[in-house]
Amino acid sequence: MKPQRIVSIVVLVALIISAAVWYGTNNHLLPPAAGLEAQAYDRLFNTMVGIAFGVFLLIEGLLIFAVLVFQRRAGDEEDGPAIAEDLRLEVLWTAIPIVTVLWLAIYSTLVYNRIVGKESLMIAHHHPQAAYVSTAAVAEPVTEIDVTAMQFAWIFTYPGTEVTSGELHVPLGRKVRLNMQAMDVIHAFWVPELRLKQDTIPGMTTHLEFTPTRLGTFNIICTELCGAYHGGMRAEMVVDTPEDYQKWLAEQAVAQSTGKTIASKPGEEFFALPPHHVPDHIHHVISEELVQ
Ligand SMILES: [Cu+2]
Repeated sequence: MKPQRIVSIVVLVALIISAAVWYGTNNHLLPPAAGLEAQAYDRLFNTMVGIAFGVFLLIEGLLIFAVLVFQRRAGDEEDGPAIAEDLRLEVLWTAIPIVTVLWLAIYSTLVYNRIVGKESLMIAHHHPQAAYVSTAAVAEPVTEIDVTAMQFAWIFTYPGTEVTSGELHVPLGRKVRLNMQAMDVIHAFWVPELRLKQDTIPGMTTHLEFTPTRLGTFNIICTELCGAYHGGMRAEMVVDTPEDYQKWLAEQAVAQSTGKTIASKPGEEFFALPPHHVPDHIHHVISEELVQ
């Protein structure tokens, strides 16, 4: 190969790698992250987007290059050269994808383990006790919130407070553990800004842990087709400062003990449900409301 050609290949590869790195770090394809766990996830996502962008540039670039340079000239009626194989090229274009994909598989597994591995569904299912102990051993204080999913609403109860709400409030910078149950069919809890998703399954408790890092209101979306109004099964997650969170809890406790409000938003759905569909603590609140 002529030295000139080697230089141009090196320059082109360097350009493609720079473009891939640039797009990997500047794509803004994800909404702003609101959880600690999102950082590791976003690094993985951006790495994959960067690699995909580099491969796209390489393949499309080669395609356009081939179309322009190797097209048939006017009056050329000859067959093209008979090229049988190029072992070096074949080894190269087999080895690079294998190494890349294996590395991504290992990297994704590490990220997954870091975010939800300890609480993975499998462990919780087969060894409920073990899963519980492993997280209880963590010294960090954890805000536990019970989540009940039903067609077609999310209900949040705050253990030790009697507070039940259709809105999820969580304290900024504190570790939150959701203990999730489903009343009827499988639902799935998803907050895009947390980059986390967990199924809720009738007959078992699933968990999700995260640490909110951004104040604000975020959408909770059901991502398991759960019936006719699945698309409307949304709620909001409000990240408060720890002080505001305590204030909100206190306000809710007062309001609910005087029976003035019930789990605010999804109230209408409650009344449409037969009583046996409604968990005890929620039923209690609803009957109070009906008495008013
Ligand atoms: Cu649902």
